[in-house]
Amino acid sequence: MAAVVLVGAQWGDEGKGKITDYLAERADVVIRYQGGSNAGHTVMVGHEEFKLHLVPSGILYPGKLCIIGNGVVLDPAVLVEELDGLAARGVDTSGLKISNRAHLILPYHKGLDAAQEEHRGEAMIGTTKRGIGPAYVDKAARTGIRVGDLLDWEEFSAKVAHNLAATNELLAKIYDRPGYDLQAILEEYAGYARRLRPLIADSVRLVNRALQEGRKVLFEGAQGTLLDLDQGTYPFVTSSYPVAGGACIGAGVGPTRIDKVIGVVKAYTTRVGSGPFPTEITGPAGDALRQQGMEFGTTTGRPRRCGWLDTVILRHAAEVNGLTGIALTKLDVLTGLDPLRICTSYRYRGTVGEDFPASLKALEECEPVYEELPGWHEDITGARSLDDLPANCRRYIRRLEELTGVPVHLIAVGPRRDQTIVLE
Ligand code: 2SA
Ligand code: GDP
Ligand code: MG
Repeated sequence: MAAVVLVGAQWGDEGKGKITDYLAERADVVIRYQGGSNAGHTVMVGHEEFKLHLVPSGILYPGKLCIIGNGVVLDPAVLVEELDGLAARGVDTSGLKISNRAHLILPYHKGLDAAQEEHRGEAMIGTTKRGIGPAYVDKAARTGIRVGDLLDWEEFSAKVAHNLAATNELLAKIYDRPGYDLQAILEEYAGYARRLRPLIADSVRLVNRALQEGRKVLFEGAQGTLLDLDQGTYPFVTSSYPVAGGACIGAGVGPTRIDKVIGVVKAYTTRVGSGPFPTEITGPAGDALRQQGMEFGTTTGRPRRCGWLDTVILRHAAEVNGLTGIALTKLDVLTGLDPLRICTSYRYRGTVGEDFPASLKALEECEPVYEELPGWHEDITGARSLDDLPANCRRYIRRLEELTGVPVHLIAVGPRRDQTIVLE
């Protein structure tokens, strides 16, 4: 492994935290390249559970360089809380660096996120209300404030004052909401500037230098392919690029540097937030899968919608990410579900097609075409090799490989580090 990108192949929460943790042990550098504190990556170390939102999952191994890349929108309040929480649990966080090019989330971004969601009414996206969308809007509008601006207080204050005037007007006029106080924001952020100053770095140089020196770099994706601004179920997406190409943009490396792209695939499908979900299981069966898989938002605690494995979306993910391998997670959750269903294609207005449609309206009309496979009833949480898995379980994995054209390299049969089967 030299440069590996790890992406979510579905709608997020595939178990990226666990797989990043596995790969991070073999990496020198771990870098987050998009999103922000909307992410929730769970890592189990022994019986201890860590929920990371901004800090790369590699932080749990001492001696790794962990970077929050330029493509991230950073909420310093969350970062400081996360760093304090990790330190209180004895985790050494001295290996963390933050890109000077990353954009900052300010309190008014979070206020706008909430106000806009309310304003959308029925059409709400179901955002995490962490200010992600509004911060990326400022970035694209070229009015964003970057982490590097914290190093020049005069410049930072002027930019906040300018943006706040416009945002307070927007909040009052369009959303009928109170505005924010400039002095209060500046006081709060002066504290973050002092605290974060030693961590701010030119991360683009750090990553490229590491690659030139032959060090192993892991690019840790957040959210998932179907939440990508271009490749996902727009507009029910996040405002960043979770796909593998996003790693190049959000870390500042060229595509020629990337050696492998691993897609994390959950053995079934989940989604949190609104938008079409063809293989969703509603009613008691969906509730049972949610309980079995403990499918509740890591950041917000929201119940996740659950459904069958959908290989139409996985073929889309294989293409747009250029997946070289799959890390299959939560296979143990399917134990006892018999028969199992895999969606192989969609029926749209009477015609069966294998491709994932771009149009949301078309997707809403698509009916999944299923293939049934026999399930297994044996407990697989202790399996450590392919041979330890029941025949029907191996058949399910083989069918996933056939339908996606991507080999499975890793299998997770439980949340712990040791509950991993390595095939490669
Ligand atoms: P946002 O907040 O603007 O990024 O929301 C836009 C859409 O992106 C979805 N989204 C997510 N989906 C799954 N997991 C995410 N992280 C947390 C987790 C979510 C949580 O690990 O469980 O705790 O609720 C995540 N972050 C963003 C979101 O649901 C919207 O559909
Ligand atoms: P991420 O956002 O992709 O990192 O995923 P989350 O952390 O939001 O959600 C995945 C959940 O599944 C976490 O609670 C993990 O501890 C858990 N998990 C990961 N892999 C497995 C697995 O193979 N089996 C089981 N039962 N749980 C797993
Ligand atoms: Mg998550």
